[in-house]
Amino acid sequence: MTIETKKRYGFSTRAIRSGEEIDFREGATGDVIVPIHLATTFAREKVNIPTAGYEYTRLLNPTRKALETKLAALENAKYGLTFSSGLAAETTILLSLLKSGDHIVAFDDLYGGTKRLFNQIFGEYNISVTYVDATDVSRLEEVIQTHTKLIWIESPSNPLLKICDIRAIATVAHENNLLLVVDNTFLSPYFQKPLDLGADIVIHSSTKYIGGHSDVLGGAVLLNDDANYERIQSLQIAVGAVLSPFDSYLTLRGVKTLALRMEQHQKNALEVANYLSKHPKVSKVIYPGLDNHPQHKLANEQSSGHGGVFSFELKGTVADAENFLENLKLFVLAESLGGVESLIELPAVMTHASVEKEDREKVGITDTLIRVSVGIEDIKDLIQDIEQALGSLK
Ligand code: P1T
Repeated sequence: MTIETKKRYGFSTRAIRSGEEIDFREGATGDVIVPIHLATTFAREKVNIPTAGYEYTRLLNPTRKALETKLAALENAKYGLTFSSGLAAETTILLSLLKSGDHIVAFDDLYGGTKRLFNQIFGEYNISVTYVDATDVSRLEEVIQTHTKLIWIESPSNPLLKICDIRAIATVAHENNLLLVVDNTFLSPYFQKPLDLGADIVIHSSTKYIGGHSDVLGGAVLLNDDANYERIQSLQIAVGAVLSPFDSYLTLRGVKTLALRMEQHQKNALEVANYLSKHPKVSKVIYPGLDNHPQHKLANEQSSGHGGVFSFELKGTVADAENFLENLKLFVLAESLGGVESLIELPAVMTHASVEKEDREKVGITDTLIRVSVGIEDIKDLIQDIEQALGSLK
């Protein structure tokens, strides 16, 4: 199927059918889903001819290939690659596109693990990063240097839900001969397609909404450019950062309901965010779906929804925030996001603990900022849980 043929089908049709064409050939069984191909190696009859292109699972595996085809169809991408985690995807991009002496311009509000990878790992290999507030496009232009190769953003960002103007940043990137990488984990391709807005590479932690059930770690890279695809793919094979057949199957299974889940995540998130906004013990709620979010208009223009993650500040001390989190009975106190169950956490001591306190404070991650990933449970149960946990605070 070409990209054009795929585009004829709606999002959920592609989520269910793309990559899993039914095999009616002589001897085939007509499975309606792609099987889990656990074989690590594939036999051939002729020395020089791999059977149907398969040689060894690190290079290519039919279950992984089905997922890669499906995710490419969902992001309107020509190519998809899947990895053993989001960070494995990021590492492979950096290793394949950069060399010692190169420079990255990155948004200053990124997942803590991404900053750790940039600073502590790639810093050792003489790859430097300048972090800027990418919500202001002119700030990006100011820090581009002759050795800059990439601009790297999240939109919405983790954990402050800041929105970047993807189209404007893509223009700046291309005027300066740079590639724009967008981490689309928070919205998933259901609500936002950065390649259509001009980005060069989209990455996902598919551990989150794409997998959707908190039971499979994974990463994905989606892109259109032939040469960059070949570079990233050959490096992935060389370092072996691939998604396993079983994890590919779990992700294939999860992504089929992405549209249904995202709609419900968003509906519940808006209700919980609205409830908290009116609560006397809450000082601030940050959710791009609320019209008081500073980039609500831009968010509405470049995405078709706002997802299920938001952050908020309680009035009071760190001890109050900890008491609130520990008093919840239904919301699960845990890192990660995007699963069907509601998760809640304190970024300063959990997901963003690897970012220096000074750097956290510069971008606005206070010690009392709470991040919520609203699940798809019954909304009345979620509100009741928050109500009782807030009620138990003095
Ligand atoms: O955990 P992994 O699959 O390796 O993905 C890393 C990653 C990349 N990008 C974003 C935007 C992310 O949020 C993450 C992982 N984030 C969490 C575990 C978290 O709780 O924020």
